[in-house]
Amino acid sequence: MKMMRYALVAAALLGAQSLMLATPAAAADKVCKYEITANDQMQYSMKEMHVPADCTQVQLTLNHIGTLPKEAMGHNWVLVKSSDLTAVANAGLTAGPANSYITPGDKRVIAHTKTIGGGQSDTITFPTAGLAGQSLMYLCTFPGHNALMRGTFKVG
Ligand SMILES: [Cu+2]
Repeated sequence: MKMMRYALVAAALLGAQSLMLATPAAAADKVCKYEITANDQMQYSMKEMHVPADCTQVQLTLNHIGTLPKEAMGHNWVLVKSSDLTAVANAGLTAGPANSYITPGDKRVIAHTKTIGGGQSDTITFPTAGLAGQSLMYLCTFPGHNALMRGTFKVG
């Protein structure tokens, strides 16, 4: 009953588009939280991440535990299909520092943090819908980093 009222209110407030968000499935959201660090040695703290199938949302925090500034040792966390990794890294180079090395609107990018410098962090949340069973990887698109800064990402 409570759920129904919520759905109605949400629909009324946000219009037809929110109907999709207010389905009963949304109420069963399970947010799984992860923290990954990156340092001045161009390393992530994890080489692989495995998200259980019942996690509907991933909340990921990237912590840059180094001291170097973003311009010299910037890091981000970018989720892509494994087959898109090189192309997204190359597109990031072209996008340059003004775009944090991520091409605006790049459809191959499934999720990404900001590019941050030492002492900074960024948290993102994204849905896992459609990701189960896919061959995915995360990388840092700062120039020259992805050779070392990459890992496998698995849902389910
Ligand atoms: Cu990096």
